[in-house]
Amino acid sequence: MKIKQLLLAAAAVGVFAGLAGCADKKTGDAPERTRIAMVVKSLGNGFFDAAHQGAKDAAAEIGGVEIIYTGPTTPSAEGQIEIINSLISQKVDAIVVSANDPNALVPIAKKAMQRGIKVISFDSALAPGGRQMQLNPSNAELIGQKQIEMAAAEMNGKGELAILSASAQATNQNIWIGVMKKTLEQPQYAGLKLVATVYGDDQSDKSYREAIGLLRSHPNLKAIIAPTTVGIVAASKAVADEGLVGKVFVTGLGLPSEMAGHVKSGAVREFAIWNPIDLGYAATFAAHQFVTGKAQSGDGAIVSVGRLGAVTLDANGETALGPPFTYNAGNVDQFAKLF
Ligand code: RAM
Repeated sequence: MKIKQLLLAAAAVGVFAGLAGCADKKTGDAPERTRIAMVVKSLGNGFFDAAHQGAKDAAAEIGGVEIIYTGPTTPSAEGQIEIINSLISQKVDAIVVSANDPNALVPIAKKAMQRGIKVISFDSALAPGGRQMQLNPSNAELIGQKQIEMAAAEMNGKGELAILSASAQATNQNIWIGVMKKTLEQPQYAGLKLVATVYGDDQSDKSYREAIGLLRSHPNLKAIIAPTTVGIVAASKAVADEGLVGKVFVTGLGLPSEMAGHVKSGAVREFAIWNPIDLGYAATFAAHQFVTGKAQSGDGAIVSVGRLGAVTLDANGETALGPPFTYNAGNVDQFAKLF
């Protein structure tokens, strides 16, 4: 009896020991998943869908990374604040955000960083106090100047132009518009007159209505610059619907996949963009570098962006990928297959 009890006890200990061993093994051996949330300006925007693709590519390459892709339905700072609050409760490891406002998100982003969450802004920047780094797609001067150059070429250097932007607080569009206005002060652009700047909030219907408004209230308009992939599609459609192809030219920043038809209709001759897949990939890769302690913030800090190489942060914690590329009837179909 005694022996049997002992054996049973030993078996029980063995079983428990085995179970405990299993449990240890589970937590010890199973690789912990890193959760990186990509918070975009708004959902339903093809540009951010492409950035999401890049984020997934980075996650697959790194391994053990889960991407949470999220954003408000319309591009508002309030919507992003709510989302970041919930990501803080979910204890994600990093937040990669394209901000709808440079300052409004800073307090919630600071809260996230205080809880150990790494915050990277990409595309549309957060003010320096709210993030570990900002990844710009390209140099802002280049992006702004390029758009004036394209418009000036289509207008033969003379006439009225207007800007159809995204939301009024968007960091990236506002910086580019600032550069465009400065560029227009140069003597070679003295013949160009900026008559209006309107905001379509990166919503197709509002952007379309704003474009129609521009065309009707400025009958001498020769070009619309839309520094937003949503706005440029809407403006192209408005020009076609109003029967103004050949009279009013649309240019700006667009996705080849969304613009090919408008280049063929003649509403657009040339537009620019960088690779949004690479942008999402690089931002996600950089976020992972911060999570694993391989990257630090600071002037001159070098951050690996995987297959794209490495970037160096400036005194504002900002950095940029390559120059924008231009598209026209000669190459738009080829790139339309990619993004
Ligand atoms: C829209 C968004 C995005 C911008 C592109 C060019 O998709 O506003 O932030 O970078 O356009």
